[in-house]
Amino acid sequence: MEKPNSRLSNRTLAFVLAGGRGSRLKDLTETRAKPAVYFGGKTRIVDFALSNALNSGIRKMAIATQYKAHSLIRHCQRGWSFFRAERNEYLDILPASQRVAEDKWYVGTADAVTQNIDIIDSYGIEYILILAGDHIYKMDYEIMLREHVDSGADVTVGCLTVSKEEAKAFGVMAVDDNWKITSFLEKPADPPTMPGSDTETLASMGLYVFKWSYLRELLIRDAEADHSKHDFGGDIIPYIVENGHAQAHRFTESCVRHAADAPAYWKDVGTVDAYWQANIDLTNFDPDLDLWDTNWPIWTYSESMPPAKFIHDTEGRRGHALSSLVSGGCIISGTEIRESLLFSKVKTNSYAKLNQAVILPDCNIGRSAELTKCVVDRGVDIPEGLKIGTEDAPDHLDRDGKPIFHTSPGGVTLITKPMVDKWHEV
Ligand code: ADQ
Ligand code: ADP
Repeated sequence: MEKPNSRLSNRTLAFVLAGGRGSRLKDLTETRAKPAVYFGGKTRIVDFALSNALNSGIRKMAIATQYKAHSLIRHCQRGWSFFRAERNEYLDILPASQRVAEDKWYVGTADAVTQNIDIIDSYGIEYILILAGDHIYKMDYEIMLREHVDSGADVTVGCLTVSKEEAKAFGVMAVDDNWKITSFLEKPADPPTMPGSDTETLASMGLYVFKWSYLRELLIRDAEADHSKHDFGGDIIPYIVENGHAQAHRFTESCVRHAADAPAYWKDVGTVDAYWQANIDLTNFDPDLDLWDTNWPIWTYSESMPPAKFIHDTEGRRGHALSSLVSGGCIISGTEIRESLLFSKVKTNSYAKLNQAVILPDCNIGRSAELTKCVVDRGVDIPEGLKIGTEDAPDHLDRDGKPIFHTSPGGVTLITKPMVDKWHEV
């Protein structure tokens, strides 16, 4: 019998899937998993799912890692120490470690849970909330948990509307008048639209609530099914839609807005263009994603650093930034910065210009360098005078005539250490 007023979050494990590579982010995920990619000046992408869980009252979390997990694990160990072990609170890191069989890494998203069944059993939880570690949004999961229990569903799937074109990369669903899911297609080539619309599609956010005892049984059965890819979107959810009760939960019901008329913000920053745009959007006068909202903070690992410093260079040139975010530890010396986002400990030098640039931590921008519409990876030393993205920028080609820097379809240039090394060679 459920106790009145008992928060469901107290009895829930948030299980974060963070094993995927996110290859569309190109060289940004060459050495780190997508959830570990830096976002918004101080945080990494995974901090959004973890902060949502923490702010929703969940104090038991696990994170399944696999692809290039080193910086993700280090980040979680350093930054996610809010938990009190004596109150049975934790963030457990579960790297794929071939626990089940020597030749088996996490095959699919469901398998990442299956391989940890005994560990999850030991947590003594009642509900499990499966999250993806690679989306930017603010959401109160307690509202979704409550809806799950009230509807009596076997699974509740978080959903939002996306365009028909975007929907090809999502699980797409149809629902009845009570928001029970009546069909579910994983990444359909021709996504069906919602009734009454030619353009909008109801898509899964890859976010699910189950009673643990129910999911546990399903996973054991799925592990033995030969035809299964052991994937939530591909196998588990379609099975429940066919054989049980899958309920849709609308993100608009539980998204955390900083003002009543603010949009429901959710982004998969999975491409270089989307990543650049979402970071640059933060420089807007009134950004849709409010990182300043103290009621729903995004927690992260934060080094203690001196404030950003803006100085005249030796020739009296003023270092300044307009419509920009400049993080702690930066020194802006004689550089003009516009509509840009600088992560921590970036040093810029005289005559340099940054325009719509996203500069990850620990970079140095050489004298007279001019960067427009760029993403610069962590620790890059931008050579003196390098021009990229400006009208007078030369083509930077290697000895085979191929571009040294990666330019996205939307015209964003990505600059990484190996690319700069190559630039020095030619
Ligand atoms: P996808 O976007 O294809 O579809 P998927 O590759 O399954 O997402 O990854 C989901 C999450 O699991 C990511 O956070 C990823 O890092 C992680 N992950 C992937 N493979 C993993 C593995 N082997 N072990 C551990 N973690 C892993 C899913 C759903 C769709 C839904 C979209 C919404 O299948 O139905 O619409 O998410 O983005
Ligand atoms: P990310 O940029 O995702 O944090 P990096 O691998 O680039 O990941 O490393 C970030 C920080 O950790 C840097 O300060 C780097 O010097 C340090 N670092 C990276 N790898 C190692 C390592 N193997 N041993 C010690 N420090 C490391």
